[in-house]
Amino acid sequence: MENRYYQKEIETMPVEEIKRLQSEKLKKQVKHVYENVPYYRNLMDEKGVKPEDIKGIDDLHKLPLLTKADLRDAYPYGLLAKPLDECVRIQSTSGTTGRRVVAFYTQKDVDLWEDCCARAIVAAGGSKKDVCQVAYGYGLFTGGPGLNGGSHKVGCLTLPMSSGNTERQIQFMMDLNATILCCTPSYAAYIGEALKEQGYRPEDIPLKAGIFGAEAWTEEMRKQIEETLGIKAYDIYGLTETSGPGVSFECSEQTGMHINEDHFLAEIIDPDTEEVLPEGSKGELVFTALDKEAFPLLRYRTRDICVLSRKKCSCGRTLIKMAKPMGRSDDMLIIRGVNVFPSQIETVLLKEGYEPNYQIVVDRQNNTDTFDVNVEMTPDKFTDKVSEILAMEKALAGAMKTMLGINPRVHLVAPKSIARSEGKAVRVVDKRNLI
Ligand code: DLL
Repeated sequence: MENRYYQKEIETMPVEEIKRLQSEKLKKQVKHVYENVPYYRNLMDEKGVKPEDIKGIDDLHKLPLLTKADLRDAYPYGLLAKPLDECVRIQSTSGTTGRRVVAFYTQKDVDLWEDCCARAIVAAGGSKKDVCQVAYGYGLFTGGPGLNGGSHKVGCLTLPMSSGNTERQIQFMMDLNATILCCTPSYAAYIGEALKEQGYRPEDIPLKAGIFGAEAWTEEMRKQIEETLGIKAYDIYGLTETSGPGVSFECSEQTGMHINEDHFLAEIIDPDTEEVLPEGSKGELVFTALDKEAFPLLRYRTRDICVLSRKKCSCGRTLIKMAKPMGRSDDMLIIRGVNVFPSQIETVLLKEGYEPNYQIVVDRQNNTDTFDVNVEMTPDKFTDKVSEILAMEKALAGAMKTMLGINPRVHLVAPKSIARSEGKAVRVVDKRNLI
């Protein structure tokens, strides 16, 4: 595929120039925040840092870090940096516990965010000739509105489907020849399953690319989606706090996501000591929004565990790349003292020929953690012979033990008996109430 860019000058800018640009923007942004956000000004004052101390990106580490707890403390207006009458939009996280995070946007913020999503669509091969089916949720969740705006900017014919109603998704996809699908990877897999059931072969499906993100997914899952839908599947990353999808996006090389670092300055820190780690180290991703006006978070801790790399990319983009997030520093499960990431379970399932339809249930009995994994049988493995089921469960548990270091109880359940998700999949049910 020929390399195309949405904003070529920025996307291929020499690294030294990007860094200069970031330094200039950072100085202005720190001043804007210090002057307009008393909450952050207090944090800076407590640390003894003044805006004049930040002369460029090398001084970034001097600024205080922000966490989700700060956002909850400051809810709803405490981190707002513009008068409300200059804001045109709010979006919010899908969090179900405690106060939600509410992010504010000026019209310029919306524009820049949509540009970021447009860069992702063009990197996936999109142009005004494409029909872009947006099946992320619309509303407070950023997925639908973000990709919808990006699709408009590119000039694609946009199908604002939102998530759900899979029958209708398939009907519009086929009747209107959708060429790009945007949704969560779990929903893409579900749509693929439904298409297959209806007898569609990959070559019958008009799609050529998918832009999937908002949750962790493995390379194995990518391969499976690509095969079922007959497409190339691209990853996209973002979070409500930094605007939404489009903080970073994958290009044709598919070896990590380019961060839109003219707008978002990335760091990796040690989640325990908060020390900034050198490039290439694994740690927690921290973002500073360089251009956002209404909700400009400085040094926001994402809790996503990640690695950054400036290795030259064959697509011609010079923007730094982040690896697929390798789990979160906060949703990692600790079961009987062992760290478990749901993505590890998924990797095992796909390797063993199962679909990634599973649910982890953790509980505590007699002061000991219980660890159960419910896994759907696939139609081709389906059997009602108890001895065969037991043997399969044992084999899967063994493979998981090898990967994780602890033994789960695996339960094979009937195909399609685990509730499907139209948004983010619910992979973990933790009944221990440890917090
Ligand atoms: O999930 C924004 C988004 C929408 C991204 C559509 C991509 C596509 P939140 O609901 O605030 O925002 O959740 C943000 O989701 O900190 C990650 O832990 C996770 N996440 C987002 N994208 C990816 C990805 C949206 N590509 C949180 N891979 C983030 C793995 C992801 N995890």
